[in-house]
Amino acid sequence: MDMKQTLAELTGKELSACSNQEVYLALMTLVQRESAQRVTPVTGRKLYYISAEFLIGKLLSNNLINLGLYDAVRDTLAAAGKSLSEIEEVEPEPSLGNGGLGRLAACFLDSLATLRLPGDGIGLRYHFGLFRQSLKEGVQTEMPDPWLTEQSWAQRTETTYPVMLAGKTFQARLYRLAVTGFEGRTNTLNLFDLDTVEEGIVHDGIAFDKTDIDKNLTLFLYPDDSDEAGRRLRVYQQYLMVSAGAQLILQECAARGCNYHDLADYAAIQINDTHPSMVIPELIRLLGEKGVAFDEAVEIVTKTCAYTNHTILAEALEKWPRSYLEAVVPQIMPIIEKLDALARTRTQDESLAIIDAEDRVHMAHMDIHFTHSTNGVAELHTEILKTTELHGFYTLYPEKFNNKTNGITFRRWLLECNPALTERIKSHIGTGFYKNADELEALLPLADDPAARKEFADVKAQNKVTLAEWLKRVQGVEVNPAAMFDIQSKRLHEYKRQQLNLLYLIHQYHEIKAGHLPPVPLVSIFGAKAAPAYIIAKDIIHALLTLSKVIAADPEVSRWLQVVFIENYNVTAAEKLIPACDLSEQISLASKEASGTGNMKFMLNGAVTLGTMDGANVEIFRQVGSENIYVFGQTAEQVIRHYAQQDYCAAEWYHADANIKRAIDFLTDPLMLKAGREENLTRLRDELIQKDWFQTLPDFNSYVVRKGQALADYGCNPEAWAKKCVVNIAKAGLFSSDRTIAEYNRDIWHLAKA
Ligand code: 26Q
Repeated sequence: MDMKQTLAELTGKELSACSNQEVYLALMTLVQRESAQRVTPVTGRKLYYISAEFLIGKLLSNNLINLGLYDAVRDTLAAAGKSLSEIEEVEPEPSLGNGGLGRLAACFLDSLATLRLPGDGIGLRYHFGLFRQSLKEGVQTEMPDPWLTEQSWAQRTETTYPVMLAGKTFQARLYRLAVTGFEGRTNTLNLFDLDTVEEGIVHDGIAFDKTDIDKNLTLFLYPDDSDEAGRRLRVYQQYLMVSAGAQLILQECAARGCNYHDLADYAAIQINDTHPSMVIPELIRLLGEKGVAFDEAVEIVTKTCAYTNHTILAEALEKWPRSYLEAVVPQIMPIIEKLDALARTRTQDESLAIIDAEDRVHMAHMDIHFTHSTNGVAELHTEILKTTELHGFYTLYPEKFNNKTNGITFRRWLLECNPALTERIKSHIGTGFYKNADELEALLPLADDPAARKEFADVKAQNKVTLAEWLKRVQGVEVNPAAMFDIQSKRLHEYKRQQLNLLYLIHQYHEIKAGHLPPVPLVSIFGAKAAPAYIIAKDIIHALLTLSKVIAADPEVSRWLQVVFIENYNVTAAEKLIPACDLSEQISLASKEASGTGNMKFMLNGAVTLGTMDGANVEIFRQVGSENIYVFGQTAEQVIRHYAQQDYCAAEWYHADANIKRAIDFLTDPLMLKAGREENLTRLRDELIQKDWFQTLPDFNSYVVRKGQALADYGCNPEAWAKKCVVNIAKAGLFSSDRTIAEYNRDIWHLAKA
């Protein structure tokens, strides 16, 4: 097939005469046509990955790469004077997720299709994904982020399913989005929506009329909120997703010959955190309608479903008041009650019940009792679940617990986002690592080869220049590419401790002022959205933006230190930042970050990690060895002990350590107050002194020391630094989501390749 001719046919005119928008739509059609060619019939079990979030990011380039069309398209366009990267800019990003959990679901779909495993996603077609963040006058404001266009990746179907909400029937319409793996099969992401949703009811940013469910149900993805406001509408969304999803699963299985009693031979259902947990009672209810008795239905559902836990933060575990479920989903409440009664026959332990003494329904408890597998997402996380958070459940069902350390798809997070590095790797070890990530280990000997080290260092240097140009273009900031690029990009959360990085930067400011110059300039880059109702998180953003201004206005300091805050951090921005990073900040309070996946993306792209022994950092440490990662801070065990004994007192640390006191006090220094807002800065200062729930202060000194060491190594011994980069890349194979998916399949799903 001649690409030039194909594109001319699709656009209906000469390529050179087309707008970027016209070319984009033509390429979308091309991708959809080619993806359809790779749909393969399912034999045996099929996986349904149900998730409230699929943070898929832009799809055009990713699909072209997976279909093997990328080079031909890029070159054909270039010959006609068009640039594929400019065409990419036309595509809106579907930000249908908050962060790690949603992005993980998207990586898993890529790996399933690449491994030729039949695995579809089930989710919601939000009209607006996660809000668009703008940073004006040092404050985050939220705007809707539309992504749906007339011709869209998610294609409308004629299929609808009736769903009862608060006694009224709604029609859930199915949209299908093709997911093609790298040289793989095409699976489907099934997204549900209501025809009646009205984007026009949104006003003043992201506010909207909450009364009419038919108009607002799938309007927004709910931000990972740390308060109760807005959570309630989520029950409506969740039930729409699981009820329509369960009907789709039963229909597809029946069409393949399932008689419902043998459902587990046709379907495996993975429940992504507790957001889709109502699928359990909903399936039991639907099986009942098909004539399957309750006890047998419970057995079938338990065999079919498995549950993944992504958090140990107690406040994030979903508990719904019984009265609320009775109002919204009365048809499944009797089933939940029967499940509670059944669970109580298995244990006397009240803390393991589904419905607690205060009449709240614990979704995670229902999952663990009535699925056959509960997994954590990194080794440390799974161990903490077993020994602490879910210890009672582990005692009751030890055989259900297992670990599946997260992973990332190398197609997006290496081949697509870092073509220069991909080329370098390819020149040494060929292309086997595209699909067999372990082959990266063949790069290891190059860590001791000065010429090869220089090649990799040159790629990094070039990527930093590219990032600097992008920053100048989209944000108008100039950065020095010779500085060390230090990046912390992830959701803004106290447990992730952007505030620790903030205190370090203030400390550095003082050191520079005192004439203690660092070995190399530092550009400290942040990308983070705060949930709209999360006050302290917004204060941290404000403090960083204010500090950035104060430093920029001080020529003595700004030669050595710069703070850059990326506006509207999303998958697209991540793809620009990650290839250009020298130092990857993974500084959560040990025990709090279930896994992290950004840590893996940075490592794969040759950044060195500065991190705590938390989540998958522990496994990164084991992979690369102590020479090639900077570890600091308390261990998970120490942290858990402090919480148990309730003996941590921030004020003691503040008063006992002059550096800590100096850094915290600076938040309300006249210089900061002049550049920022007193209310926000004072609240953050007081929070750190009086509460500091995530124990920033005990880790402060070791953080300063280790970061200083990283700066010195980077500045004084570039050869040794380049070696660390190569080792990190060579050892990243473990963190391919292909490995993760192969493990899920081996231990939980048992799907056949086709
Ligand atoms: C809950 C109620 C109301 C509104 C929103 C939510 C909500 C939404 C999203 C709660 C949690 C989330 C997302 C959680 C998440 O992303 N967890 C991350 O999962 C990653 C993949 O396993 C891990 O790597 C991260 O460590 C974990 O934080």
